[in-house]
Amino acid sequence: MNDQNSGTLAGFPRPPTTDSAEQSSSPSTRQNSGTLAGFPRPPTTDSAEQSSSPSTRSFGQIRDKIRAAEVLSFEDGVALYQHRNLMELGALANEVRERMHGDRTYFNRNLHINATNVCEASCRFCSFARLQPGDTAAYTMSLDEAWGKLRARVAAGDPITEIHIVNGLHPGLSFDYYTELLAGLKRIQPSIHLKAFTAVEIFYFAKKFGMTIEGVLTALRAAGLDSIPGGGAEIFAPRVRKKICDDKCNADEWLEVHRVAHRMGLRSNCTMLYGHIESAEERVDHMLRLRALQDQTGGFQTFIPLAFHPDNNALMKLPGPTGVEDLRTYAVARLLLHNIPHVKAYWIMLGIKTAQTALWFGADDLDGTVQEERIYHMAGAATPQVMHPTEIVRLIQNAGRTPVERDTLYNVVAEGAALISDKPFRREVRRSLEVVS
Ligand code: V47
Repeated sequence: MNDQNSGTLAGFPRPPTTDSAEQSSSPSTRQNSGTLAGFPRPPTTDSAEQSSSPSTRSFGQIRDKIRAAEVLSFEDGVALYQHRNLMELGALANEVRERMHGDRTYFNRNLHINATNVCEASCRFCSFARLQPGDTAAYTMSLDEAWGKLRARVAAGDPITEIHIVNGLHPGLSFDYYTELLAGLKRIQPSIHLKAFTAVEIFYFAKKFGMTIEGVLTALRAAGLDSIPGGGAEIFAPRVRKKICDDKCNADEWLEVHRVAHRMGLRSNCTMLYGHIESAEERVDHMLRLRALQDQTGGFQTFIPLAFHPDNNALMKLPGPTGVEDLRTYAVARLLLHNIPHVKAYWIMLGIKTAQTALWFGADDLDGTVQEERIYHMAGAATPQVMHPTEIVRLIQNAGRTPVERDTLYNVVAEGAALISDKPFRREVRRSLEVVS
């Protein structure tokens, strides 16, 4: 490894600045935007596998570019998706992963709160949302009920460091509901990190309550918001958005929320929902748009590819991605997104075994203990709703990696001998592996 490589690939991106995003014009930004203007080959079918004609880029040429710390192009990304040899692709992604993080594999102790599933949007991939408050299975937690989730963890002596909050777009809740939700959680545990509200929710609040994005974020931050989760990005391409999520914020609006958040010094994550009707080109375009924003702001911490789950939604005729498609997507993401520090294998939706394997295909993070996840379980995820930290540590060690407990901002909470015992506590592990229906 030479210095040039480690400088470009191993270092974290610049921290968010208060500069205007428009001011940035690094060579890589210019190169990126040159490849972003459109799709060279518009897809002709709905299947990712069928839509790409063979690329002229050889895998060896792309490998050389990566080793020389050159920024990959759109065509390189498509060629990586078309590369048939999964193990070769994985080994290259692993090379980059190890250059950035060595064996270190992160997890955290967190709690998910999905405070309401009432949602004005009608995303066709979603099994969680209910359009009307009175619909069967529609729910909205009272503030006390939501706060009670944290009180229960505190009472159990569970040292969680993060609450992840993602909700439907409820037409009837006041802005005070959201600020009070955050403020009440902070009152219960002032040190807790609140990673709350996707860009889609923040954009919705701005429109509904007649505020600017900055105004919404300022008020939420005053109430306790610490960072923003990566959901709602889906696939940026208008062709796909029109078919799967036509009535929520578009790609530019999603990116603008994150741009404003980064400018204000808030960190955020980013996602891509894959394995439905999108093409390989559209996945690559999505990742490159994230990379271009990251070049400007440096505010993304983690990229999370989200595997589509087809149960109980309008796209249930689709099969969902295969295991190979999952691993390929992780590897391509690690290679294309050189400027986003972490790639997360979200075990809840990827499945525990694939998530563990993804640690050798570019991923360096497994997310957390999670607890009470609803979005994927309503879409048919067969994983448990909670995993005990002992079990996460065991999965990471068993994969030949080094577990590191982190907080949301990747400060180390515990590692090495300070980590929980590597001997699984049988009863708790067994309980954590029960599938909660
Ligand atoms: O935006 C919804 C996805 C997202 C389905 O920032 C589905 O650390 C698959 O924001 N199949 C919300 N995916 C989840 C989210 C998230 C998750 C994990 C970590 C982080 C983070 C953020 O879930 C939605 C949508 O893309 N989703 N339905 C489904 N049927």
